[in-house]
Amino acid sequence: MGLICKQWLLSITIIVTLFVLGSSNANFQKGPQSWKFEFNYTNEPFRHPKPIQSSRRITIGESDNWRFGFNYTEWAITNAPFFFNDTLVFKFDPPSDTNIHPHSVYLLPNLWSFLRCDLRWAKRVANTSQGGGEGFEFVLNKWKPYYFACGESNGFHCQSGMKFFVMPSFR
Ligand SMILES: [Cu+2]
Repeated sequence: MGLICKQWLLSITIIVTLFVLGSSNANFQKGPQSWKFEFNYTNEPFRHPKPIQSSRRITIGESDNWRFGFNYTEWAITNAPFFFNDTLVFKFDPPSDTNIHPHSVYLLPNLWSFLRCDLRWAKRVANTSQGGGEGFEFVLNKWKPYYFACGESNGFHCQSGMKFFVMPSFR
């Protein structure tokens, strides 16, 4: 057999191999029965190899709740990391005769607004009445930094410590 003939055979073998692999790949979509190799393939998306823990429910400030005169940035750093799909719970009393300085929850758009307590482009996620009872719940369901602040007294509460940021981690 000449050299050219051997190269031809090799090329044909490669082409046939690719074709066979290609057609088994076509069957890949049909599910595990038609999948010829011993992979434990299912039609589900990629699964994390570690068992997934149930997401947590975290009360902001713990027993201090969401109040004036508490350093939440420090609290958040101490209590990091926060995880994707964790639920943050903000507890604060609704306005009343005895509570004339109620709180709220805003999301600030970026670090610069956060540092300056600039509420101009902030989005209110909870008004002053939503922190009663079991509290206001916020799920960290996006992979992005979240900048939280109290929006009351035109940023004064924020400047006095009612702000923190979290970046959810993956387990
Ligand atoms: Cu406040």
